[in-house]
Amino acid sequence: MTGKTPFEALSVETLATRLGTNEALTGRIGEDTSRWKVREVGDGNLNLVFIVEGDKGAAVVKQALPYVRLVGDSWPLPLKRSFFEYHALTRQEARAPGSVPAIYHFDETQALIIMEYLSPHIILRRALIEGRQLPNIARDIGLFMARTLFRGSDFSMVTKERKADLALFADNVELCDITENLVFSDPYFDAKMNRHTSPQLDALVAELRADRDLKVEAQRLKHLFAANAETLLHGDLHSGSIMVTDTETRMIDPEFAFYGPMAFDVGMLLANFWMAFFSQRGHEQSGKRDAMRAYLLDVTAQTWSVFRTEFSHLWRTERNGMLYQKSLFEDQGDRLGAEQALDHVLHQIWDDLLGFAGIEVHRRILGLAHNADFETIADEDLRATCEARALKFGRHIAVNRRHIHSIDEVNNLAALIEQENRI
Ligand code: SR1
Ligand code: MG
Repeated sequence: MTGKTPFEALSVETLATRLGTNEALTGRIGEDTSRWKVREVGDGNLNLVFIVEGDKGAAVVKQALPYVRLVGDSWPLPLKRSFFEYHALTRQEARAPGSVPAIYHFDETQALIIMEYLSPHIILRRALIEGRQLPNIARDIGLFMARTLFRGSDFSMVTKERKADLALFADNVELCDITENLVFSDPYFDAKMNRHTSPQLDALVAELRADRDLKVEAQRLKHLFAANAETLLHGDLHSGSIMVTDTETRMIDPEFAFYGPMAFDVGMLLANFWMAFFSQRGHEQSGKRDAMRAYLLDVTAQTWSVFRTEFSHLWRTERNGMLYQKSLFEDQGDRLGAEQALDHVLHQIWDDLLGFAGIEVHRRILGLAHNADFETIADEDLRATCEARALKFGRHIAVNRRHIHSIDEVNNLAALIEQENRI
């Protein structure tokens, strides 16, 4: 199959015939296609994902479809998202080596990426639902975010190159449009594709949708998301976009990549840890999850701490871009000025990440794309209890973000809501 063949979706039946002469693939897994085993394992909302095993090894073949898989062909979606995913992965590998799967081949016309098969990795969300405590995720994800967000910005890049890259990713319009609607607007009115646990949450949902402060805050955050092209974001950094073992962590699926505010990736990621925290109550059939809850709050604190430490280190050692130039500060003996500026930047990220986290929680409970953390709680009353706590938490941190000064404060609030259902 070459880049000139018109797009055609792969299937388990056709993959070996169509990719049997692709040297990037045969070189990895073996040439004897009669021995290939092909499985389709995509459980995301958008794409096909195949695991192909041959005599020599295995690889993943990911292919975009011309529509949203979750909804069907009534919602067309351009294949070019695969192009953005490929280019985001190459930049993430350069900026945070070893943090993403290795790429073996990209075919733009077929919208497919052949990449490393991560094994025995599993999706982080699944591990957290099972109650597994991964020892390295805070360190690995904190480093990934600091390195990719700092090194993709005008703190670090040659501005001509950054502007060219900004122009390249500006065309990822349709995936930004998904986020702009699904995350920032749909949860706050009765949009067509919304759903929530009903009737249990009906009253709370009505209350949130009537909450003027919350709606204004969500729109301020949408404004920030759309207008602040600060760095190359992953764009969809939740616990379903991370694969783990006890010792390894890899970020996957950056097809939503575009230039936006640093705090978006950090806020979305932490929101998913807080949702995992509030969902634990629903997964206690085979034992209490107190230790898991404590672990999850510790992970949020450690992730933020690692992020800040690494970001500060990069600020002091790699700040070679056009913003806050060393010529204005260190080169004039004013190291304190550079530290003061760093403090402002980190404060801004903190304020904004709490807002993004709050609304990410809301959209996963009120919008179209829900999280397995809650969805796998079969008892609907119990699920609604968990979701209601998360919704109240999300509202509080989004609306009061400028008055919350530390991650411990946020985690204390989460623990209080979980124990006493206050607010
Ligand atoms: C229609 S796509 C819904 C969601 O799935 C993706 O993973 C993104 O999170 C998106 O918002
Ligand atoms: Mg995805």
